[in-house]
Amino acid sequence: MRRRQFLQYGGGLAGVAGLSFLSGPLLAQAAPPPIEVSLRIQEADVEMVDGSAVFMWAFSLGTGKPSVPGPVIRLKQGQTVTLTVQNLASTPHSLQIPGMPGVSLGPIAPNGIGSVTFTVGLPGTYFYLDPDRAPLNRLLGLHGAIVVEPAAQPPGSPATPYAAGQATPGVRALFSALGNHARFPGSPWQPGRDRIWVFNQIDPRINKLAEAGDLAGALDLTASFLPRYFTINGLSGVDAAHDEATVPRGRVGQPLLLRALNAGLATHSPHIHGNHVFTTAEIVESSHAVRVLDNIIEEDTWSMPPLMRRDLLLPFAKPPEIPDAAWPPRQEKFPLIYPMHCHNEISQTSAGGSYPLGLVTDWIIEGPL
Ligand SMILES: [Cu+2]
Repeated sequence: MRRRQFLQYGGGLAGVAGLSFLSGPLLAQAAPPPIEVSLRIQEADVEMVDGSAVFMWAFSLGTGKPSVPGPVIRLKQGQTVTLTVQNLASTPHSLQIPGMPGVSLGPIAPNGIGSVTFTVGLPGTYFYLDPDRAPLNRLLGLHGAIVVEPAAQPPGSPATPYAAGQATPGVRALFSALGNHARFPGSPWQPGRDRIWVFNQIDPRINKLAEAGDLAGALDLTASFLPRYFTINGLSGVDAAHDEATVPRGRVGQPLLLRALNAGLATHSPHIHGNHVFTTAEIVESSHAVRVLDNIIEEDTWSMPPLMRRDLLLPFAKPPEIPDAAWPPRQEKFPLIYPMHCHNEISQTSAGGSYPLGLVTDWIIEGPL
């Protein structure tokens, strides 16, 4: 029996706090200094919402607590990053950042270390993941989110999540309207005001085969994938709805950027209640590069096929279905709590399980403008 860490349920984005030194003091600087990021890969027994444990591989930042998904890494465009990956698992592993050229590590042998130095590319939302035995290694835990922020915001124009030459007229128009148009009273978007939603799905039969060392069998079984657990940032159902790092929260007029990533094999159709969202970026299917959209439309439900990454602006406007005469609300009082849930059958039926194990969380309007 191998010794491995037991990851108690609820550790989803535990690594975020540990990374605050990367984003905090650097925000004000135009030329971001080079940084080193050290990741470790190890085996773990990860607790699910019903108390059962499944075998997974997990990333940690340095000697920090391993988590699935791995810790969120925040970088600046143009920054020089030395990324080191130490493999403490008993199988070889690799690392890639799809859509970010020049970042490819591995395979790294058990107890081996790999390292790569690269210049951070265009702003947007990225995955770091193990591309080996695709999709097995990423499905069994080896994935996390990277947020790339612009090195600087253009002076005199509203901040966007993208570089000056990357933002389209449509995106610039949307971000200019925030706090500046009757449709979006309040404030402009503040850089860093975002939430990361990493989706994954777990079919414990696959984890069991991998735990027994039958990686070929585990990979074969992904062809008949029947997930039992659906997670956002490692959490399911009511637990995701009570996780501060997951739940968007703010007052009317405080727009927030959702960064949605699907590491799993099931296509999700997240549906948000209470506001409409605006997709500002998605990926180019062939290269997985960030594609900033120009024709920005309002939608309630968006598609998240495997490996999709999408940025969506959640405007935190007065819910459009509430008439002006009924605002501010008197019957339903603040905070107004709305759900986001997946509309696809696969997550509603949960392999014959219960719907709360499907993809669902909340978002909260705490008060008026
Ligand atoms: Cu719905």
